Amino acid sequence: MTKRALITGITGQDGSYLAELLLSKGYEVHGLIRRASTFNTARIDHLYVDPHDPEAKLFLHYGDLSDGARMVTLLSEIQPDEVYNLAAQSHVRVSFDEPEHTADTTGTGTVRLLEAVRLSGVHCRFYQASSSEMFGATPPPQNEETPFYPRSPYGAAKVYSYWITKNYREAYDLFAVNGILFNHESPRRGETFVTRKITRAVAAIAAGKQDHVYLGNLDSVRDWGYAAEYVEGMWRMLQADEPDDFVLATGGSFTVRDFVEASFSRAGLDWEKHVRFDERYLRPTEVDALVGDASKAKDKLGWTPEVDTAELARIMVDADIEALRHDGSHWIDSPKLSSWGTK
Ligand code: NDP
Ligand code: GDR
Repeated sequence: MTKRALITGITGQDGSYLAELLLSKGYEVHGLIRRASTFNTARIDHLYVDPHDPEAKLFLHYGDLSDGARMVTLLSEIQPDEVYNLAAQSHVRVSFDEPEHTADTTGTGTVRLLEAVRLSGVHCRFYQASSSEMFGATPPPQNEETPFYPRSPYGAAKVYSYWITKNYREAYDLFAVNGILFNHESPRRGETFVTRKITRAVAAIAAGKQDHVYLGNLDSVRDWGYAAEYVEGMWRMLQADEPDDFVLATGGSFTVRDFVEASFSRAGLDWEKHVRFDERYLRPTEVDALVGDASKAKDKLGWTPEVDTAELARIMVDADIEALRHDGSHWIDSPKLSSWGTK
């Protein structure tokens, strides 16, 4: 029987890779999208098949995690076997500017969706996109046993979502899991996260379109993996015999400065000539170091990442150089401009 999945956040980086993965496994995929005044489906346009076509396997639905009633009607209508909750206000720096909105989407949004699962009576498995930001100030290496100490409104909202997911597992016997994912990037990464900001700047500087880029703290340490590999881990968590929480990480440790250096040198550039400091990119409270220990995922799910941070920087720089040559269409295998047949 064809399995059916619902992905919130399908228009984001991870949602697009997860949709590809599930379609390749024969799933019927449903995605939640927000109504915007412009099209916001660029990351998934290459997956488009006219919904009137009997071969269509991907369907989009308007909705927002702030609207609980909509979640109930959608779940009742779709009757998914698996729900992946990836939607969030996901930018840590922005969460200091918009703490209440972040709490509403990244925190309360999760309980709205869990309540919708309960109220609709749908029998499904539930994945929550938890984050290494929950560890915050607790020093590395971090694993499933590490205490949380969030350092931002975003991190605090994710801690709520983590615990409410665990509570629904225990209270209602729901197959609900937390994937505690460390930073993962790709050519589809949002342009304001530091890796993509750097690799786009490298491409523009190499092409002579820009001379410098402004960054904030170069000393923080992160464990950057490749997003396409991490969505496989999400899927494996929902195929396990028992619901459990897992860290996904590479175990590598790079500073932002290391990533800058690797990216600029890939294009034959000296970063010190092109990087300037702007305090506006600092956070009121910083997370100094996140380095994950994913041995539980390796042992129990057989998940191991292959792309390390240095390789990731090369992939992203090459993709952004290529994108500049081809008008930004690097992630679209077969571009199809459409409105997705949504209302
Ligand atoms: P993105 O920021 O790329 O995508 C976020 C998605 O959420 C977008 O599809 C966005 O829609 C959607 N969204 C935002 N607010 C709402 C809302 N109120 N209702 C419905 N949809 C909404 O994030 P990533 O793909 O990088 O991350 C996916 C998830 O994993 C997020 O929850 C993130 O916090 C978490 N995470 C990410 C990590 C990473 O390194 N990438 C690491 C750990 C956790 P739109 O396109 O319209 O803006
Ligand atoms: P992060 O990612 O906060 O780890 O959250 P981000 O790329 O925003 O920052 C990483 C580190 O780089 C430093 N930094 C800058 N960051 C940005 N965005 N812009 C800059 O100019 C800049 N200069 C330096 C930051 O201070 C920080 O230390 C990401 C998100 O995907 C979350 O949703 C996710 O949960 C975590 O990763 C794990």
